[in-house]
Amino acid sequence: MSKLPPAAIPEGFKPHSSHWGVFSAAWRDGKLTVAPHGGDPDPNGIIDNFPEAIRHKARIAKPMVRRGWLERGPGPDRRRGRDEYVEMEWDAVLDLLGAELIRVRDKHGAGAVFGGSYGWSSAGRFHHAQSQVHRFLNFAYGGYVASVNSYSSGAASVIIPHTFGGYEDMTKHNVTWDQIAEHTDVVLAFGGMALKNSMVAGGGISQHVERGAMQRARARGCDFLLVGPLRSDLPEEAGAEWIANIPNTDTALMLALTHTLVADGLHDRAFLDRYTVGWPVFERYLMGEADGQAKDADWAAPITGLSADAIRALARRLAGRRVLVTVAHALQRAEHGEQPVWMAGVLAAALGQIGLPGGGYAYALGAIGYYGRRSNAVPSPTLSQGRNRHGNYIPVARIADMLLNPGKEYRYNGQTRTYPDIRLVYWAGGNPFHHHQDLNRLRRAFAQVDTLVVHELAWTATARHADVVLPATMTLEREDIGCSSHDPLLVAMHRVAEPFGQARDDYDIFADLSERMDTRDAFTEGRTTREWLAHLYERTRESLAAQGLPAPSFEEFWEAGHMALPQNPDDGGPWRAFREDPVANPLPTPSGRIEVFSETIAGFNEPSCPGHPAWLPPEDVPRAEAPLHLVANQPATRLHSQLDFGGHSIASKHRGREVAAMHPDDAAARGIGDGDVIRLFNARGACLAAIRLSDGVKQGVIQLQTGAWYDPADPEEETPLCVHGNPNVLTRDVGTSALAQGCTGQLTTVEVERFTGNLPPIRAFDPPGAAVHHPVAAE
Ligand SMILES: Nc1nc2c(c(=O)[nH]1)N[C@H]1C(S)=C(S)[C@@H](COP(=O)(O)OP(=O)(O)OC[C@H]3O[C@@H](n4cnc5c(=O)[nH]c(N)nc54)[C@H](O)[C@@H]3O)O[C@H]1N2
Ligand SMILES: Nc1nc2c(c(=O)[nH]1)N[C@H]1C(S)=C(S)[C@@H](COP(=O)(O)OP(=O)(O)OC[C@H]3O[C@@H](n4cnc5c(=O)[nH]c(N)nc54)[C@H](O)[C@@H]3O)O[C@H]1N2
Ligand SMILES: [Mo]
Repeated sequence: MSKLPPAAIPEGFKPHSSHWGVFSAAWRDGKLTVAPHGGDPDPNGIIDNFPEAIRHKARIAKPMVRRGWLERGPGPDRRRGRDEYVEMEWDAVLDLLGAELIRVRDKHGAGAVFGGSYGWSSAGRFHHAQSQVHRFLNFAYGGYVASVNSYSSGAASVIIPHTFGGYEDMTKHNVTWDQIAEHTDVVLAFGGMALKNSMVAGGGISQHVERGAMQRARARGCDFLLVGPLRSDLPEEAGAEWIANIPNTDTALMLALTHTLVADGLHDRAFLDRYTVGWPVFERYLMGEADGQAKDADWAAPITGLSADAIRALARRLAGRRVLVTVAHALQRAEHGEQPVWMAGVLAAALGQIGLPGGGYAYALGAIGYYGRRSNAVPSPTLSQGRNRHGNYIPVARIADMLLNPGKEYRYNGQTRTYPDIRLVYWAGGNPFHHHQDLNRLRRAFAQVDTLVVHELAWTATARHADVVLPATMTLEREDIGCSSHDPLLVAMHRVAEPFGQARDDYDIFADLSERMDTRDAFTEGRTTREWLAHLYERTRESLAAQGLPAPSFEEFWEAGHMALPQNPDDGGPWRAFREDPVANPLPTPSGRIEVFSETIAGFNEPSCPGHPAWLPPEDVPRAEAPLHLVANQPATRLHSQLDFGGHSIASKHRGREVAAMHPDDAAARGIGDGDVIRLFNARGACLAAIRLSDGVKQGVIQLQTGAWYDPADPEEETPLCVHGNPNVLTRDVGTSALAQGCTGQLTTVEVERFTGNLPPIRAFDPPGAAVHHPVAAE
């Protein structure tokens, strides 16, 4: 085992990890103090949310039950989100919940329980809340209605297997940052690769390498081209040229670039012949033989807001060079999000660069810290979720649709499926009032169920809509193992603090609930938490031993705090192998090649996703009542909604409100000045935000990052004003297409005005119900 240099863990600090970085922590003068991992070349500030957050009033101190549910029993109730809470003791609340779980199981069965529980929760691999809740339901119910895919890549994860093969091969075993630094001539980044995004990686990350790699590539002469509405989507180090197209028009731009390549004879016909299927059909569409419209630069200019000359010049600049095309997740979190993901790969194929070092197509590179790195040569510790024998599922972002429309048919990936009738929803480790769209609709959806159970560490809006709220420990209050598949450090996450109030680990809560369901032994396998950690570690240790590498015992690892893991070589993965020999190393697509035309997709007969990539004009475009594009992207100062009440997140707000950004000319036209409070509104809802003016925002666009906690001015209203700045009151709850039904939360259209009323107070972080008592635990 390679011990870390002593500087990695300062004297007296305990090792820990989070999705936003490996760190260590200690109490100093009664205050939690955090230090980034000593080996991290570019640590980020999100760990600074912990010190203020750990004992914040927004934490949940005791089990709570909604008064209406307690008094009237389970059932649909529009008082959710409006009601008071009653404190209960642990034994009493678990008895009550156990009885309800048994009622639903006996009366309705596993098909009436939604246990998808989407969400990022915390980095530790044992206390991974989603695994815990799935495991609990699999034993206690024999299964549950699950969710598939993610809010991150809902469209990409469905289209890529049809067209390019393995999703993980494309994202995680492909071009690395080292290859870019060494080989790439042009990085054509649709949606950019903002460093704020690659700060984060599920399971933790010990080294933020992106900034350094961009610097190295730039110094060697690599050109970074940023296509998108925000200049800040690439850092200064990249020295990027900014191509500010109109949002959700990238497919048209990619088509026009490809058209110019073909028209000029600059496309790599030999590559297309050898490695793709269906190019001739697509070419007829591209050149206008199929529908009378050539997808040339003149056609794309008014759609994209770029000049035809600029598009042609860009295409000619790409030909013959080592080009890497990247597409941010954001592009596919929008109407017809499948198309840019598919078309970018077709453009890269036409350039003939796929499979070469630093070239080709790396979907989502830069969007999260685990892309563009070498993978670990040993498996990560992973908690088994057991087996879901029920088998029904929804595409994850169809949650409100499902709850509002039991029995309704919908299309997904070539199938006609039916929404189940859900009576009980169980959530641990996710925040639908962060992640879902059209929150007023989500409120109506949650009013439909008999019972909503939420485990949370803080009073999120999701917790405030729940019937049973169980306080969970924060990561710093328990032991765990931090690990991601593409980071070479295994972290012994030591406990740094006692649980807040009466908070308990999700595992212990589920163990005690399992007792009431007669499934305790199956759920716990008789292990304490520490025994589970040693058990999960064993798989990694065995693999080290089998490879003849030093394989320390769990106790040695725990004592050291960190352990370096071996990694696989940077060999270009399956794409390089495919390029070298497409017969011996076919892609896992139906044809074994890149599918420029997909017989499978064409066979689904979906007008919203035809058999080859195509320009499908979006419905939600700027018009009189909503003339601006809203870009609702990832927040720089936190992960999603997590610890929005932490110091680093709060410091980025203006007068307590989330900060939006727009172009000075758009603001001037509306009488809006820098620092004003504005109201953003459309047909679905409205929120307040503060405004920062910047010429780094494309005209016609307003940007408001996600993650400010939903804070209704008057929860009694049907569509209350969110006074804090949660953009999901504005976004649309529609799928990307009938193919993938992915989340479309990144983009919508709005109008904005200067807010001139009395400023409503922000109460997002105040616990609900005046009767609630909050003991503050002393350290
Ligand atoms: N408009 C719009 N919406 C979006 C997006 C967008 O681009 N635009 N992006 C989407 C994307 S990509 C994603 S991934 C989703 C993210 O959506 P989520 O993953 O749901 O967001 P988080 O805020 O990370 O929610 C995690 C919750 O788990 C809680 N938690 C943390 N640790 C624990 C624990 O140990 N136990 C328990 N019980 N709870 C814990 C946290 O307090 C937090 O409330 O949002 C999506 N929503
Ligand atoms: N700090 C921080 N980092 C994170 C997260 C976080 O919450 N906080 N979340 C993590 C998660 S779960 C995920 S999935 C990833 C998400 O990764 P992404 O979805 O890629 O991240 P976003 O910041 O939402 O979007 C990136 C940029 O895409 C641009 N964009 C939006 N629409 C368009 C378009 O139509 N065309 C073009 N060309 N550009 C467009 C926007 O300017 C936006 O800033 O981020 C991860 N990283
Ligand atoms: Mo995500």
